[in-house]
Amino acid sequence: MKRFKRYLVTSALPYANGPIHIGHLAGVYVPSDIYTRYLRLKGEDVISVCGSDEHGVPITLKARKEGITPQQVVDRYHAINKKAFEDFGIAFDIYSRTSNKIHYETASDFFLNLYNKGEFIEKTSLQYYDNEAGCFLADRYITGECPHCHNENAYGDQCEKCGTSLSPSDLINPRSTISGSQPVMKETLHWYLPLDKYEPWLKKWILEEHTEWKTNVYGQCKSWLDQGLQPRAVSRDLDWGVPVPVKGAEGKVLYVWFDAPIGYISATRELTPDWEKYWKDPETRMIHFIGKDNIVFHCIIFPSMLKAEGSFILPDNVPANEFLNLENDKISTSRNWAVWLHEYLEEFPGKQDVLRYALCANAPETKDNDFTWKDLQARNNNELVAILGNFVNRTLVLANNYYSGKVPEPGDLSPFDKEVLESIPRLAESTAAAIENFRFREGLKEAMNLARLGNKYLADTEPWKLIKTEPGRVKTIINISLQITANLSIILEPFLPFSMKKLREWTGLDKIKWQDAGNVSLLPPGHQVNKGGLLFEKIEDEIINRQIEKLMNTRKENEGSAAGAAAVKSAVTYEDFSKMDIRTATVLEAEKVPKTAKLLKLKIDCGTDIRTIVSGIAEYYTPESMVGRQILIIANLEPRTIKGIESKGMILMAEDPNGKLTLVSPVEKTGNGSTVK
Ligand code: B3M
Ligand code: ZN
Repeated sequence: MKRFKRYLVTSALPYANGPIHIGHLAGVYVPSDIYTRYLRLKGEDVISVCGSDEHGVPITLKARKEGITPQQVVDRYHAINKKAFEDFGIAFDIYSRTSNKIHYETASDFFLNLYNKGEFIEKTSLQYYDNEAGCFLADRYITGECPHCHNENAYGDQCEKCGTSLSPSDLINPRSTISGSQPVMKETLHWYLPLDKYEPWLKKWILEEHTEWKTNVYGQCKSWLDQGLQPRAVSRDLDWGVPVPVKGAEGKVLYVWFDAPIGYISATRELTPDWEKYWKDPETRMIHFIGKDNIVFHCIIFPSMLKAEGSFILPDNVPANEFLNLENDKISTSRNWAVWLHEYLEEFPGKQDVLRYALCANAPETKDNDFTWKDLQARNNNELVAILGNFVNRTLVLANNYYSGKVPEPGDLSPFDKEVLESIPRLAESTAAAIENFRFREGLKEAMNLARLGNKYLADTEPWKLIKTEPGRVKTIINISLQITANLSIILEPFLPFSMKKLREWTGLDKIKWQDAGNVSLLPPGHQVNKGGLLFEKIEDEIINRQIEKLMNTRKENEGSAAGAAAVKSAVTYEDFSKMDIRTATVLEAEKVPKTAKLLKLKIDCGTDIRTIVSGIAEYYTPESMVGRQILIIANLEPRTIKGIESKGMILMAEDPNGKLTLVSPVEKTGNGSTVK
């Protein structure tokens, strides 16, 4: 294998429009962190860069929905995600963001460079335009009827009901989500990267020269390349992003997938003035850690951009992972089907390594995998506690009880001792080999095998039974167990950094190098170790059941809303709507209608008059709880006589799929008789 002088590790820049969940951690950040920590331990020159991806249409949509600016959206999630990574010990050298000035400069210059070299094709195309709002519409800003399943609320890029990918022109009756008006087709100019031009080169570079890439990555690349590549637009009509830096491109920005990977370069520039050696020297090994949905961008499009530019190196490997499911179901932000990192830490304080361990041991390296709370519990109780924690604890306690924590001098070695000692360098090597080949599950397993071996060694040799009769033998056993412990604190460091730091404090091993792993006299005789404490603690069923219950509640809520939400009624005109006098009113008095279960008689101030309304809400609201509330009524509904009482109008309610009624009120108090439109 080629020797590299230095390493540049990149991890996919998470979109700053939501928090990070376990799927992100398992797929990208735990692997990149293990790899980086391993290289650092080896003393390699390595930098690990990441940051927030702060552009793209979903961020603008979220901002619009919340009535805030896109910058406010990304400021919020950048802070949350940066902290989540820090909390989990994901040790980036920099966590930057693509709304930084340095990124605007870098991305802009990159585009301009390619533009000046004539690397782009300019093309006009027809695109939907909103005349009322005065702007072009991104696919997500157009809704209409799906031509396949006739869902009336399909998006311009996809129907979420039947899952079909669409283009905006497929929609029946398209509407702009900005103004509600019907958009029109209009010509617009964009810049395209001619990927077809790079196809022969990509085929050679990937299919012939990178046969070592993971099969899922190689396979996806091959299928893209076999289908043939088309020019790809690198600009968009949008007002959020890096402006296209050429004349006549007002109102256009770089496509988010053009600027985001350049974010790796900007982050490196922000980190060090020496950035060019990481990006331009062929003796740098660049590795992109990503999830499988990002493969084409990192293996085909970004390399083509780098190739077109000409002075940058290319990734040497792109170890993309598959997806992690949660309790047998796809992780989904909109369905709240996820374990969010900040929530995990609230409920499992100090247990970062437990999650890191469970996610790595079960990482979706070759196929989609499932995270379950039971698996986390089992891995914690049966592996971290029963094997690793137990071995380390017994070793340190025995060393302290027998020798006041001073490492004893070993004596003659039995065949078993020799076998155990020989396993230490062998397991350190196999752990390293697995990490270098991006097989982190296997690496973790190999490293844990050393703890397994240690546990078995103590159980089989039973030094506590020999301490009186064979004290010399016990010295050897404890010495060997301590050497195993010290080795564990090195080879498990990339996987379990919090716990191994503790363990090194207990063993007094402060400066470590990966190269020390395999050394069977790391702790010299006489070296002081202390008793330590418990490295891991058992997680009880109760705690795990609570987490499962929480998810089951989420599932119930989702099923309720998915199955029960009433279908949208057929269209009415605004004129129809405006015939209704919906207005605010305050309840002055309320009483039960005798001999009925559901009815309340209410005296209402509706601005123009005081009137009586009979309403069927007694099952949900007591008379007392109604008095003083501001509500909405239809004031011009024809009067009806109910149980002998004349009811003038109707109170508005929201009814959920189970028939439960909830009052509808203005969000803030307003005058009675304010009309709703
Ligand atoms: N923001 C990650 C995603 O698909 C995307 C990665 C950009 S990496 C340059 O969630
Ligand atoms: Zn559909």
